[in-house]
Amino acid sequence: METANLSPSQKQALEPGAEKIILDCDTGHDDAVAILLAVGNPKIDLLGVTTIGGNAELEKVTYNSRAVLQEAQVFDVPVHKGCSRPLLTPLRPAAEVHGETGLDGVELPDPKDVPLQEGHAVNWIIDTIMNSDPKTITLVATGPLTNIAMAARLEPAIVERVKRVVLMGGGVYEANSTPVAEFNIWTDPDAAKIVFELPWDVTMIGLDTTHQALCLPEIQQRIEENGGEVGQFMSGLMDFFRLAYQENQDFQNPPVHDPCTIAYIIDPSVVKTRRCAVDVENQPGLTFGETVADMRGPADPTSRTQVTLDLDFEKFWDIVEDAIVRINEKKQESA
Ligand code: PIR
Ligand code: CA
Repeated sequence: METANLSPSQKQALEPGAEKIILDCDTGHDDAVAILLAVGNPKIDLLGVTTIGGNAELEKVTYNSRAVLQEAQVFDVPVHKGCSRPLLTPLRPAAEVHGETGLDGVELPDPKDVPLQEGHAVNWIIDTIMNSDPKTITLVATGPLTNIAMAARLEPAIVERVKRVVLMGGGVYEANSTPVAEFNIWTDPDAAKIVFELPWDVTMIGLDTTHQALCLPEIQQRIEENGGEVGQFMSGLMDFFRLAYQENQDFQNPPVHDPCTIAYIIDPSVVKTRRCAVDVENQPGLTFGETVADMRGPADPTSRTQVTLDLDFEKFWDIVEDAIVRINEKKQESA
């Protein structure tokens, strides 16, 4: 493919007041859909993608992130590489659900037009937030929280300056990595504890919600039929993810966790939220990596942290499908 005729931005024309976000991810199958949703919806202004070792090693998830942007033909979103491992605990990649590459099952395009930026993701996050107007940037995390915790420790002023943090992780009643812990939090519970303790607004979109974001065959078929090349790409990802979830997690259909964060920003009514205190167990033992949400009594409207429990399934998939269709249309126009 020629690179000479690329239009400067393949991002969707943004709506006025589009939400500025930084997406910090460990690109596996569902992170890939989160990236597509972020570039394909006009209400989202994706300032950059930062990467974190998680589903697979840092080099792999960084390559995957670039390849997904290449697939979407989005060449103006910078990608920065972050931390390669959790603060204290070892990295234990989730190869059983995402494969060795972190994004097994599809042929990835060569990300030749999506260069890796110089500089560490943590520094880039800090600089981007400090050089923007206060309370204008939402930090979205769909992997372990190491980069976010590191950024807050290196430049504490970001905590007041960001608008909020929206993360996929944890669960109130659901778990996957252990009987009580979810993978992103369990991978780096120390970082997660830091993120939940800091005085910023945190929305935890946990497994209670994301286990409802099931890619049913009819949903996948719709996306494949209407989404052209990009729909095919997503469908390939879902084929692998479904098999992995059938073999390892006793699910019939794969839960597509990470785009729930972006969908919530696009349309908050896609989930119901409940304000309550959330803390993280980071001491060794049975409950290592558990998110402890206080669900007693009435919700506490003054709580900085909130959790989600449900998902509007139809609305969620309409939002995802719409983004895939738009990306594909734009891709065809520029081909
Ligand atoms: C999904 C993940 C890790 C392990 C399993 N079994 C399933 C990844 C997803 O990318 C998502 O961000 C989160 N971690 C769900 O636990
Ligand atoms: Ca993820």
